[in-house]
Amino acid sequence: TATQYLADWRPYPFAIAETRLDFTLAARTTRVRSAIDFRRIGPGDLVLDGAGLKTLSMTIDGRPVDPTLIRADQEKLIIPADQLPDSFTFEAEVQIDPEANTALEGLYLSGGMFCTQCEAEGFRHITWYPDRPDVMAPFRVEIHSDKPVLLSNGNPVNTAPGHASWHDPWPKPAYLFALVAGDLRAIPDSFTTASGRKVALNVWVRPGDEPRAGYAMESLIRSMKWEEEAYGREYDLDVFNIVAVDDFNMGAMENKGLNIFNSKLVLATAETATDGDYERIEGVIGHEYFHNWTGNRITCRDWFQLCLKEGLTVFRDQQFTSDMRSAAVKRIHDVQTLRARQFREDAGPLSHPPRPDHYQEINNFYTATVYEKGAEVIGMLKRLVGDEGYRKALDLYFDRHDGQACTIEDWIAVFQDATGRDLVQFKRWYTDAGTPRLSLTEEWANGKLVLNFRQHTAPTPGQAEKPARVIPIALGLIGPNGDEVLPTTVLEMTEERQSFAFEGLGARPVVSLLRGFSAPVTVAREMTADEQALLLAHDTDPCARWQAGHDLALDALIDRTRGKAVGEALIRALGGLLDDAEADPAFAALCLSLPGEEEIATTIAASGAVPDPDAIHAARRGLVQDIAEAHEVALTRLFDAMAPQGPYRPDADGSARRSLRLACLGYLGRLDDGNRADTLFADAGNMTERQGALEQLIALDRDADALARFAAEFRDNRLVMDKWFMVQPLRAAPEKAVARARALAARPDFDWKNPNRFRALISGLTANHAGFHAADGSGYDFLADWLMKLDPVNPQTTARMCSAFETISRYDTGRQDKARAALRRIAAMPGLSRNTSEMVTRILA
Ligand code: B3K
Ligand code: ZN
Repeated sequence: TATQYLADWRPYPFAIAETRLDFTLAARTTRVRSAIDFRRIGPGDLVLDGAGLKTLSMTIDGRPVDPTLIRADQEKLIIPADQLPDSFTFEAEVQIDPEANTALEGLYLSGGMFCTQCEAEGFRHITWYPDRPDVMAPFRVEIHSDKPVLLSNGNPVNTAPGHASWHDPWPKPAYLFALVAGDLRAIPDSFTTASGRKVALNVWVRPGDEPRAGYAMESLIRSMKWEEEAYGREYDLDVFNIVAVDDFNMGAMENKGLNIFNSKLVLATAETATDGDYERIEGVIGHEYFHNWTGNRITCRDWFQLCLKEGLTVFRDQQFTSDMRSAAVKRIHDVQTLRARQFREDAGPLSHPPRPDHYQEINNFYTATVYEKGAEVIGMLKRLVGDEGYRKALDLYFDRHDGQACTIEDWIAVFQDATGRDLVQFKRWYTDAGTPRLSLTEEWANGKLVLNFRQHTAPTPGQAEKPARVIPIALGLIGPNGDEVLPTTVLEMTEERQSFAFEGLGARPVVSLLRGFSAPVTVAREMTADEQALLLAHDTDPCARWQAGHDLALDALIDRTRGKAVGEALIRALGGLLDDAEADPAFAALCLSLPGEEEIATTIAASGAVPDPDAIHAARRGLVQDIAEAHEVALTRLFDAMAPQGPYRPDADGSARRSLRLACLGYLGRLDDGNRADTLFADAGNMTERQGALEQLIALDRDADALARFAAEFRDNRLVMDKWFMVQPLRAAPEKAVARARALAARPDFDWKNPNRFRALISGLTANHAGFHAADGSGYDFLADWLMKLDPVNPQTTARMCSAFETISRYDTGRQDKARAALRRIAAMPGLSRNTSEMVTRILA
């Protein structure tokens, strides 16, 4: 398969004045007529992309195009430059088959509704077009169909039964095209922008789902208002539509004026959605809306620049969520996600920079590195140039690049020009892969503390040399009595080794390091349990404070896997925390949730040892038991104190109380044999507590009644049944997890072609660390079997799930051999997709 290289990018030799599309929809035989007005702006042939199209006719200014110019093997039509006038209209008529489109790229059917997904390269499945993000055009779209609701991008021009036409005046690349046709109902509302433009808003759902779409609409309105306040950006069309679909490869898509969402990120009621679901809905509605400026008005020149729009838009949605909820909790959650997904990716065979310079299949690069690390890099930039510098740079970005397709170089230039800061070294964060390891040693004498830092980044695939990066290190100092003796100070590390001194200190303080998680690095430093406990009790920075408790727990857990100690310091520290947990329930809940098994394994592997999944599972269980026994009284008191007060509200305060309640339940279940969980499952009026209780019952192996009840109650709700499929393999005892997953997969309602259902079951298992990594290799084989089954149907979803194998080289040779054998089986499958083939090859390399 051909590898694409950033270095090979060349400008497209034509500009498009307008693109006109005319759809006559039919499940098996949709006709697409197109007319594209091209104008030459540079030398070269006319290259159009097209895949799986039945081409009925093609003309240039009315004269037929020779069909033998189609290179089907390359999915291209190449018309030589000498056959082209300087300005011309290319017209085509093609036929496509939405019903056969199980890959869910291009135009497809979901539950009888026509819908599209074009990013990254789906538009070529719809018609011949320059399917690259730097070719932008205004679109006119006609839709003929007997479906009652017919939508596309931009503003409606006219609608009559059986027909609709839309005009999108803002030039856009083809990946932002969208079309929806179906029997849909709207939740209507409106928003008046700061400059007085009235925008009609709709969230479109299937008939009957209207009562579940209100939160999505509220989130949209909050997003629109927030972006005006925080970034001074307004919406730019007369209408904004959101459509929920059941079959979708990812979360949602920012098509201009017509966002298409996975229904799980739209539909929510207290009875069917958890606090986590609500928070994600708000965050993703915001994310897609914010793309209107960072992605749509200013887009990417090529797909290597993906983090230009994704990193920035994630950063903005994180800011939005921290403003809507609790900034401290949001930051800690983001740090947890970054570590669990991005650090893991960066430490293995799939490691790549936020801006990669080559790929085979771009859909494999919608990763934690491009998204989450891309956002962290912007957070560092903001810290280095300050809030005012950031605002100036963003204003300049919108001003200078509106309507353009840009690069990371453009982005960095804007910061340099707006703030005068040299960012040559900083750019390495975009081009170099790998997580730097920051080590700290201290020297203390005569009131002077010297901090000696060293940064080191291990080689990653294709990048052996890792020059030093700019690392903003935010720190404070906490005196032995708990007082802060130095407030947050940002050190800028630019060398491989660098020392910083603090003088005139009375007693030796403890360093509160990497406050606010100021850089995406791992930290290596010696700390005693007492020092960690001091920070957990007194640090003024919530992130560093949480980190101290987390490290204390991690050390205790790792000691236990080695048969050592019992974690007395941790148990004592948690006692202090529980005493005033009511003052900050969210923080207490975060501290009570011990590091997960995957993270313990990662930490053991990073120290050069081989993690044993079964020992890790046992160690964690043992520590939970000891904490439960030591703090039964306090945990019981808090569990009761956090009972609901009044009706369910999906806000920060309510979810903080529920998270603390469930964290306590996780311990108490080890003492009461699950009786509280049983009662809570039966009585709770909201899905957060019900699902929490159910998970606990599964972990305690007394789930039969609850599962049956749950299934009977929610049989007809696909999204809730996805939870049912997910929690069983996830929470089952490791030795039962694979068997359970197998039994679930054999059920008739395991509708595996639906990406949500497939992911629920399969990733439920792969997230059960000791279950998936069963020593007999049964977890690996189960995953491989299902990936091989799904690949011919839906390569994109298959390829994404291959990353469950990305950590195999850290385990013992027995497990490694079994995992590699499973991967080789996938690699050898005839007709394997480019998506999955690239993933498996990289992991096996
Ligand atoms: N831009 C889309 C993701 C498209 C993924 C294509 N495989 C959603 C988002 O990031 O907002
Ligand atoms: Zn995005």
